[in-house]
Amino acid sequence: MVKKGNGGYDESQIQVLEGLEAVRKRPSMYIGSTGTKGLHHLMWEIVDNAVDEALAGYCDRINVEVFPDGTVSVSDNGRGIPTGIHPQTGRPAAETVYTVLHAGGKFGGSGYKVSGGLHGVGASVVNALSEWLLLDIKREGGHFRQEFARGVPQTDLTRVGDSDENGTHVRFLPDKEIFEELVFSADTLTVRLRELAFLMGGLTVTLTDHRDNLTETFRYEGGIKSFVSYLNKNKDALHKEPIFFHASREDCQVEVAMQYNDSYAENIYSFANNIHTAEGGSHEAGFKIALTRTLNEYGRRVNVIKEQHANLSGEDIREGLTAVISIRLLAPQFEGQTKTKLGNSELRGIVDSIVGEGLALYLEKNPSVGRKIMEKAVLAAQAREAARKARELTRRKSALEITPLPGKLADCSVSDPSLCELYLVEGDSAAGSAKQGRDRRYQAILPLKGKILNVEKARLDKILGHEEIRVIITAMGTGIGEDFSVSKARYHKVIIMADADIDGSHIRTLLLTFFFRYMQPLITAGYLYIAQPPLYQIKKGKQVQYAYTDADLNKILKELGRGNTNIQRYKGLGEMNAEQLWSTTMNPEHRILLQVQLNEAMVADEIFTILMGDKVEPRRQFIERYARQVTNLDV
Ligand code: 28G
Repeated sequence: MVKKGNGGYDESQIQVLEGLEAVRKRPSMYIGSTGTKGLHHLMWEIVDNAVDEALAGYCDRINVEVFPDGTVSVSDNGRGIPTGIHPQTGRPAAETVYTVLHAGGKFGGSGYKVSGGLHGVGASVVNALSEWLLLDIKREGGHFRQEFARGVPQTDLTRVGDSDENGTHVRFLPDKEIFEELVFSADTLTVRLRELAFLMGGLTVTLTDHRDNLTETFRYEGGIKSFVSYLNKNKDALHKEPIFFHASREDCQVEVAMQYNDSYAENIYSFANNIHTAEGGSHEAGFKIALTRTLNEYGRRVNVIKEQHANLSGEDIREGLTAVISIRLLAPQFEGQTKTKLGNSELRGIVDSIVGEGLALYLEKNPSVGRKIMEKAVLAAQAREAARKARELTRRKSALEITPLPGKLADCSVSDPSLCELYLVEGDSAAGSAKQGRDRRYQAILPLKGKILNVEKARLDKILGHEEIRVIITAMGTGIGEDFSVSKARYHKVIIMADADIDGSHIRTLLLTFFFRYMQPLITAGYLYIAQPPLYQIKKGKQVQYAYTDADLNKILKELGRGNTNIQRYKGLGEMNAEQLWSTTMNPEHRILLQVQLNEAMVADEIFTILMGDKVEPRRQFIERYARQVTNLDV
């Protein structure tokens, strides 16, 4: 063991203070943002350390708690962070992990520690951004404690008692000087902790929310197999048990679980070292290649695909598929816009061969499942062929044979898509006002008549037989299905404008379902919006004001004080004349637009399945549960 003199000690302490200062000066560099996402990042940073201890095989329980005072805590029953003196810093190892930037990563636990992107910045960053942090360690018969304020130790790591347990416990208060948002979301925590419990089969994860006295326990012996069953719980599966493969090659562990259901949606979720790779990458590519090849070979062998017919496409084969791919590797490379695309190219071949071999074997042993999958894929292929023909009608062709824009579209005069807005307006009278009131240079109006088709219950060929949807696709210019391209969008703002009542809400949900299932990149690009018409008009003398929420209304009434005020409640857009609609809902200077965001495709899939699918009981439960929280069921 190397002992350092006092000089080394001082120097390392100065470095610690400089490091903490850097983090507090530019927190976004370390945790992405200081909004709600950054706040939750603190939690994930600490949870990741506990997960690492579980991956190393020393911990089978992680408890997360949220307290009414804004603090949170994480504990595990692992070995406890070592308390002995760390040779390089001359301070206890635990203090080092909580004060030295990247210390945790460097001395990593399992070898599969996450890295890249914003993950794995270390516990010291959480400490630096917390008003206070309390660290409790139980190990080697002792209970040790250390307190910090904004990353600076307030006490030494001290043995405060005996203990025959092992583990680490951390409680902290995110710093209000740093964060704009200080409230932890029970939903966000639930979704991610459940996901972790699925990915780490056998691990017990609990979430206790002391703000409303709720505890949830997540423990899934079946791992990602249970994950797939869970994702399909509101759908009708084609076969009883998810198909499961796992194998290890070259320092890399691969697990895949998959199950078909009778819907038309494809739901593939891939993970690398427990991080959701939303942009996919080599592991997902390998899975898809193997799936397409193996099922085509199988289909030929059992003569479901006839000799004279072409191969089934990947899309056809993935219709109704729910799958989870989870891999662990030593040096993951995360690429892409959001650093959620796995780059390691060797994974493509590894996953391909594991899935290819596993699936071929499974099909041999389970011919009845094989037949069901093939029959579904063949139907998908036939529908795709029919859709191709129907789609011709929505595509704007070359200059020689232009498919005209829909007659009922009142287009704008500017042609630069980044400046253009398309309003999808429910009802003829509202659309009439919108056409009169708009700024026709950059605002286009497309009236929609009645309900649009529920795309959750139909294949693309049938969807394209529906006039209202065809018109939307033609106006958008993006194409649909295989040749959808968000870069061809004629408008970078697509604004759904419907009444603030139950019918309007239903139309909004139908349109959202369509955009989610068939034009998802449009949502990811941030092009989709929901207009917010006012709920009330308040008149006092000549003064006219608008309220967009009940809270707005109360505020305005308070400001106006006593006297003769006239309150009109708007039930529909049609009750406003052109001038009113422009000034309240369409004029960029006054209007409120809600941008539709897709944080978790997994959660959105669940909500659309529940709301628009054909099972009644989950829908009843969902509405019962959320009816009090939301008046309109928007996603
Ligand atoms: C409760 C909140 C989050 C943790 C451990 C366990 C060890 C550890 C953590 O080591 C790196 C390695 C040795 C000094 C490792 C214990 C080896 C032996 C550990 C956590 C640096 C840190 N015994 N559990 N870190 N050491 N749980 N939960 O943070 O040389 S972090």
